[in-house]
Amino acid sequence: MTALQQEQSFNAISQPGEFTELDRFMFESWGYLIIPDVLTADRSKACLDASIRLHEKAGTSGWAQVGRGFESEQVLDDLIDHPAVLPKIRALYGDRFILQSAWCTKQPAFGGVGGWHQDGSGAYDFKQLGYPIPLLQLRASYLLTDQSLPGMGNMEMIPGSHRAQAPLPADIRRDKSDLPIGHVVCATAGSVLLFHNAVWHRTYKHDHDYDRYTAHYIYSPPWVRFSDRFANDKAYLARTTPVRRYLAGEFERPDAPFGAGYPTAFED
Ligand SMILES: O=C(O)CCC(=O)C(=O)O
Repeated sequence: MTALQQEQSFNAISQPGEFTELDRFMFESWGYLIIPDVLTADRSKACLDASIRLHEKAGTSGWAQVGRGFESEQVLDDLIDHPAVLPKIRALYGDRFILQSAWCTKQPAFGGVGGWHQDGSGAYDFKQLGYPIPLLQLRASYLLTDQSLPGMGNMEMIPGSHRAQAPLPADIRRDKSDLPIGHVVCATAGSVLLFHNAVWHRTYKHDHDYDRYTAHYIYSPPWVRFSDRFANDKAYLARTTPVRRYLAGEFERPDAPFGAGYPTAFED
């Protein structure tokens, strides 16, 4: 057994495409799935090159994220409705949802661990909505550099923590400490991690001499506000596909109360 197979033998491993009953059970139990081999090596490299261009253009340094890369980079636009991932998003949300944000994240060479957190809004803590914290930001993270062993800027997750009613201890958060149930996700470039906003997670350490890139796509119910943009770029809307325009939140809405009286963009 290779080291990667060993790492993956205890993992919520899914397959590209259909959201199976086992996917649902694993997602409910752990709060995330790992989908290996979503992108070919060539496609993954093209997305990595696009992410590097975005960061160079934005002049970032250190740990940084650049939003709305899909507007200027075709290969990143193509990930918005990728057929390996979209059926799973639709199975979890139904057909009315939007791309709330898309971030290309860079962890610099030899970067340390990040802070433990749950995703959500600083303006209104999702915990205030009730228990369990609802699914409001479903994140598909495309790994663009190899993360097949620990120490490669992996994502570290706490399985099942989206259902934890107890807070993560303040000292662990303050000191960015390890804890015995942290699961360092190991997967190759081109794999996708799909996870619930309420799962506690962090960026794991990166022991290598190159920058690590991951492209995150966050899907939300249609009434959630964007967080990577105030409004969609008109030139992008004119050029992209009907499904992506719809996912950008640009659809006719006949009734002011947010009813389901508007058509979806999906044909099947
Ligand atoms: O890309 C990463 O390392 C982590 C990003 C993350 O956890 C976040 O944006 O919430």
